[in-house]
Amino acid sequence: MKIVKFIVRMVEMPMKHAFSTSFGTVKNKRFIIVEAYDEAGNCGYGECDAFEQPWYTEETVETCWHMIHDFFIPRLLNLELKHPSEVREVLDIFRRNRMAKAGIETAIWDVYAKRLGKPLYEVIGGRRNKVPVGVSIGLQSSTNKLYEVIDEALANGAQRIKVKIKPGQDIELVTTIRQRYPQLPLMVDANSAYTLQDMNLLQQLDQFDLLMIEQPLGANDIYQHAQLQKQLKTPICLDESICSLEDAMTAIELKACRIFNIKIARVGGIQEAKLIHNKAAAAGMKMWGGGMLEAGIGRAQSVAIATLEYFTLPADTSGSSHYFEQDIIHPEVVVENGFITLPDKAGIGYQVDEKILDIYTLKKTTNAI
Ligand code: OSB
Ligand code: MG
Repeated sequence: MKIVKFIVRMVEMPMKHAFSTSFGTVKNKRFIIVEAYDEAGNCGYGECDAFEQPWYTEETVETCWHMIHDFFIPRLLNLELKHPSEVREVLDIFRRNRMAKAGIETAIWDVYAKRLGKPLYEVIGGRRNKVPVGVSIGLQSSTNKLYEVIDEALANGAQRIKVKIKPGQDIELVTTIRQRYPQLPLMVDANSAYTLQDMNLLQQLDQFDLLMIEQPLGANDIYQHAQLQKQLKTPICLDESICSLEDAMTAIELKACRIFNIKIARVGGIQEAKLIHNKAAAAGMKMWGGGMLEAGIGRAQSVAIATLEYFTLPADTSGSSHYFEQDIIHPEVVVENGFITLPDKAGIGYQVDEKILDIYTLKKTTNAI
């Protein structure tokens, strides 16, 4: 297989509601779409989901644009590949920049699956065509608004609710939620907003019977998370701290957490996500598929990775309509009774609507041999 043409777009889609976390707010979703064409004319799609500000990872949508155009495309164009898993090694000569790598690597997996005429999730090694899902709820302007959003998520069948917390909006917030929903499968995500100085406060979270506490401490604090996990009954789930197989091995060895949130974007692609899945499963860790407020292509890929055998906990992936008036794929990703059913068509399995994509495209480049 050779990729003979790349089309890359900068895209911006309005979100139905702003999404707020401890690190900031996303109102419009800007992202990159990579189209990769093989010598037979098959087209694969990838989505690059870095944000405009380097607050979740150090990358931004602009640094990804730079990496993809100035380094990755020149390296990958016209290169003979036997299998998309090789892209990881090819791009390994460039340090980090994992979200940019994921954007292009996923496009090549999609081309490959389309060449075989098989669904991407099967080619990845997924074992089932249904994924249990929950909902991730951003910080809200009021308690009533929060109740409204939780009620709506539950009405749609969400299998668990994740709420964002940050200093000043934590213990009281969870107390209020627990009073109204005593039995709710509930977890919290701090997006790195605390330090070990907050040990006392974090220990108070143990009283709420939470499924897990996601990324309480800094992205670089794998060691500190191990200290914290020793003092907590509730499992810690790591998100920002796990950017590679090596990070996952460090966290496993140090017992820094009991659960992983795995995102293709954060770890640099499908192959790295698979390697982490295999290592974590062998170590008895639990895991689930995270989300990045993706548009349809990224959403389809996040659901595909969550079909791997040991992704047993509900994923963060909501249906397209949770975030967008109109998605760029047909049909949209839908949640039914708390599950997303994957399409059985080749590749990502959804039809990309180039007309709608054009409406949201800010700029576009073509590189061909
Ligand atoms: O911490 O999992 C996170 C969104 C953007 C960046 C980081 C995170 C999130 C979410 C939303 O929690 C997940 C989703 O619904 O896509
Ligand atoms: Mg998180």
